[in-house]
Amino acid sequence: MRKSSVRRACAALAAVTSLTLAATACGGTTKKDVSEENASAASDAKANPDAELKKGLTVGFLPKQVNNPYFTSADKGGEAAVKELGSSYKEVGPSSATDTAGQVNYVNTLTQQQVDAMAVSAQDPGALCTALKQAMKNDIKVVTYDSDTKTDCRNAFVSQAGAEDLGRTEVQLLAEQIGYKGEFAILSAAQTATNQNTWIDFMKDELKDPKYKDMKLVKVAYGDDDAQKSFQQTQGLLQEYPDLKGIISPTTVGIKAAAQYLSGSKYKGKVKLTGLGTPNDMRKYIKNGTVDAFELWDPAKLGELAARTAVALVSGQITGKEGETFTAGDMGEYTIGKDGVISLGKPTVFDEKNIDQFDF
Ligand code: RAM
Repeated sequence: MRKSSVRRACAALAAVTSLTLAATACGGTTKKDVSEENASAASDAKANPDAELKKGLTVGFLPKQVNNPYFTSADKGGEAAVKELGSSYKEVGPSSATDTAGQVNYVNTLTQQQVDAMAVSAQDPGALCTALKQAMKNDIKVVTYDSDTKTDCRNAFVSQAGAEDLGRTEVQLLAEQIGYKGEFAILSAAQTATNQNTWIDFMKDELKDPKYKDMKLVKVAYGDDDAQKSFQQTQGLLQEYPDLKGIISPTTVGIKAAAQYLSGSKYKGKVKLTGLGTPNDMRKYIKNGTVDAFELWDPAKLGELAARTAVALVSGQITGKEGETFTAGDMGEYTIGKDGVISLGKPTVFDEKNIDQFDF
């Protein structure tokens, strides 16, 4: 084998096995030549809040889906923060929100490229675990953002807002719009998505309150964060449930497609739609009376916080344990909560009064 092909074969081996093993087999060492014992020792390391933020790092972002405007905004926020901190940014990711195998490959690619940290929005809670653990064994810090994996498969999760808050407030928003009465459905993203499934569980829990006794959740449909599929699912819901009074879509792709369908149909303004959308996608549906109110956080801020968390982890300011604190630049101080969760803050509710104040 020529030297370059040996190098390539070794790099590929490193991505799927342990780098230590690959380094031995290939007769060399890598900067991430860490044994399993060292890796677990690293996770027991103590945080040093006074540590200097390291520069010259490489931070990789791996969203659920690259051609989704929500992730374009989130990752732009990440990119700006990584660059401001003197490090290099890269983004890789699948174009479909249901390409779990693709996401696993991208984790392996980032590991193989020996990035210092990766920020990942998981399509599926368990599927990425082996690959992410492999990354952590090789001394790569793993931050999930937007959609989490299992807690032992990453160092920290940067959450957009309290999951409980999001689930409950979406039901409250719809209930107000339909007068606490009638059938409604949920139009979600992928069936495996950790974030949407967590919010839906809280929605179901919220519905147990007797004040919702006249509201009935008839179906959870999945549009897979695909515009066309989400549009068709909305159409299908209205055919199947002609008395439907409302839809909650906790996905920016789903709510936009549902609004598009409703706005061109006889249901416009009659079937209420709420959930999570971006102001720029939803402005016209607020203005034309299809949608009264919906909510979201600022995706760019979420990406920024993920980037700052990644760099703080690599620098040793935090290790991901509950109670540790760090300063995320101008965003201020954050404290790591239970299970390594860092929460961005409260979501914003958008309606015709405030929607023009936002541009994302
Ligand atoms: C979609 C994705 C993302 C989710 C937003 C609200 O863009 O499913 O994971 O957080 O909607």
